Amino acid sequence: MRDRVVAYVALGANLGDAHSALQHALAALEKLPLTEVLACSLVYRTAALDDAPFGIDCKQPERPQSPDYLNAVAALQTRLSAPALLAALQGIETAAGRQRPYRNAPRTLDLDLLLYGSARIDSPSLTVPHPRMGQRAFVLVPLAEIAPQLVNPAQLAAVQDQRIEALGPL
Ligand code: PH2
Ligand code: MG
Ligand code: MG
Repeated sequence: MRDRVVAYVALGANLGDAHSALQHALAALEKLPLTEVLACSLVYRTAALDDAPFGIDCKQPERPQSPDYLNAVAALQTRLSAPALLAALQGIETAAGRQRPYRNAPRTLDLDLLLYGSARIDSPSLTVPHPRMGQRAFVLVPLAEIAPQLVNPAQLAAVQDQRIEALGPL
């Protein structure tokens, strides 16, 4: 059987009852086969970061500003392969009613695989480490909370203008 790998997953939601969506997602992660949740960060309220150029990748040019997100990061120990873990995360998103009307649309639940051990993966369906994690306070701050060795102070300094507020445990 494959070795255990420590993987990090970003949880986010900004549509509907975001707090309960994150709680259900964490419970679903705990039930994944061959997987244990090692740690979960606090929940953070964060300003929606829109990294899609306005009007591009978007079928609704006059869409309103996205609501704030709730975000957290969980550490998992798993024997699932990276593609199997990704498929499991997408299954949890779908069960939470996730729809994809346009890029960066508000979402009931988003589960992004940030890191899978020290693996570097560049396939059409999965890029690990997550290509934008280093520019996002909503990833770096909760990740630094549970895995300080993975985030350096210069990275945190570079995102300090992004609004993020710790709310409490999930
Ligand atoms: N996710 C995005 C785009 N923007 N902004 C915040 N604050 N939190 C997110 O999880 C987030 C985002 C795409 O997945
Ligand atoms: Mg995302
Ligand atoms: Mg995603």
